[in-house]
Amino acid sequence: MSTNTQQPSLSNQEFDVLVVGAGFGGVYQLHHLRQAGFSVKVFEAGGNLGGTWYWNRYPGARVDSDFSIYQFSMEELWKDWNWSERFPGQKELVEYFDYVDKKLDLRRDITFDTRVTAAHFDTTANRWVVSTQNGITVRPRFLILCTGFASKPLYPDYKGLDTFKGIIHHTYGWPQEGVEWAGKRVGVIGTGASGVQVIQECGPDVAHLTVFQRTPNLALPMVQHKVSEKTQTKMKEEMYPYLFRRREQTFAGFHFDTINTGIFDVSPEERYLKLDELWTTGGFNYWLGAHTGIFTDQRTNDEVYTFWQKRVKARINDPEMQRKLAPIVAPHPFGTKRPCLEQQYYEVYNQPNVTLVDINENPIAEITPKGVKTRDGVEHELDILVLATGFDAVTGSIAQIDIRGTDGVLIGEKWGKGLSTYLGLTSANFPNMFFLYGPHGPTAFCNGPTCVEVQGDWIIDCIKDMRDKHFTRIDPTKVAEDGWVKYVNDIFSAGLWNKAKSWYTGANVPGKVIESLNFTGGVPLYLRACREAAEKGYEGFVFS
Ligand code: N01
Repeated sequence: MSTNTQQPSLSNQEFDVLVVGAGFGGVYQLHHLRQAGFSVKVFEAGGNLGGTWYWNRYPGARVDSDFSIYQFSMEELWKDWNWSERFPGQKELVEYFDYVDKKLDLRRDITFDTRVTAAHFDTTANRWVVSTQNGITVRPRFLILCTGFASKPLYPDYKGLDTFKGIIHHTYGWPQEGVEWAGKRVGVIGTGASGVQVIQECGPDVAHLTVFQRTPNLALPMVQHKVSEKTQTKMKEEMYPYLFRRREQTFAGFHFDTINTGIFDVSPEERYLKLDELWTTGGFNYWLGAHTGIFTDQRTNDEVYTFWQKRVKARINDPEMQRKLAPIVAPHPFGTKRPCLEQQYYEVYNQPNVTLVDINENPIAEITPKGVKTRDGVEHELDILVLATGFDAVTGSIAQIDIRGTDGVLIGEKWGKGLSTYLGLTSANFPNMFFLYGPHGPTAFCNGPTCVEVQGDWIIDCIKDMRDKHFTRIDPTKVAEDGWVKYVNDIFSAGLWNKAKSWYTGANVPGKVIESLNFTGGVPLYLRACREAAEKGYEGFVFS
């Protein structure tokens, strides 16, 4: 059902800004640009607001950031809103978006069920010509892509995938009406954040669960709990403004930061107790709040992994399961592939109705009408198959659109040879186009709302500055872009990132160039670069 309100036809309209996507990023842009007096429209492929929280409605989906920091920082939004849990679930996040929609009167400028398929730059008018799947064409001055880093799902290329006779779904785009799995035989391929959440949710309900794991997730205890209104009232009175300002000062845009002392600069006792404290605090503290050397120094990383391995192993009964889920030798440096937060995930593997197939040892040979056949000849019969196989992340969301700049080259073609952006916000030959929470931004290493707000503010200020100076076109220069690409790659190569095959580097997508898709230097360094460019009159850009 479409949730579009009655709107006059948009076709052929000219306006200031078209925002693509109505998740955190798109909502922030719409509200603030409208407030600044621009005419703004949003096209959203889904039937409602929420972005990732609209699409990822698989059972068990919930956020991995603390509620306090995983919301908009505007007081008008947080002052009357209360969360129920430390890490809110998908349904509550959708309710939050409904609340934000009503508070800010967003819907009148959003067209739902409208997927942008093409955007071509008209060099004569200095406007984008944007077309949608449902036949709308508009001509905005600026194009702002708030398409998220995970909106192009990745399907495995297994022989026979389309022959499976049971129910099959990717975690992204789970059916609105849900899937009844109680008493059924369920298979899950993939143990990333989505897979872990599905597995721990369905494990206790299903007749049999078969998990097909390629790489163990180095998952961390969530330490979930309810949060009272009273606690939040107190936080609002005192803490929130500090908390939101603090986000800009920490590596990953959270309220906590990495520890500055080296892990070996303290006694073994202090080190152990610190790791234990981070562990029991829960959330990403054990990862993004750990010692700074974790991403650059293998010895530091090994120490953190060993502690993790012992803690996790102790929760698993069967030695074979222990070996597969918490191996003595780390599958990759800890944290160089995204750990996720778990609730009783490891205990699921102590249940008698759960089989874990390590597909490195025993690969999937094919998908059959009845289930999944592995190389050892066993056919794992299933009623439901869940593809938790992830995304063509970071660049895929943008590159899947037919976006052509001044030279007619597709953005996907340009980036297919190696990612190139300036400031993780723009790309040369694509004038008047911005993106956020995407390529070369702090994206994968940043709390989502922090990322969209700090990058979003930069974009809004830039467009306002252009209006003040009567410019109609902004072009990032090739020289500036080359400099940014080198800067991003230099920081990246000082780290351990390349030792993991993950979506952080594109290594999860067959044929994709393996490189840094994100800015790995942390939020403060990132912001310094963006703000310095702006202070120097938007250095690296040409205006006309
Ligand atoms: O995707 P992933 P995701 N055959 O790419 C496996 C965010 N998120 O949807 O590791 C078999 O992480 C793959 O194996 P391997 C979060 O940022 C957040 O889980 O490549 N297996 C891996 O195990 C997250 O990082 C939340 O060896 C195949 C899995 O599938 C990001 O989204 C919740 C395969 C994919 O894991 C993506 O997470 C969910 C194949 N052909 C997502 N191809 C929260 O905040 C892939 N795999 C809670």
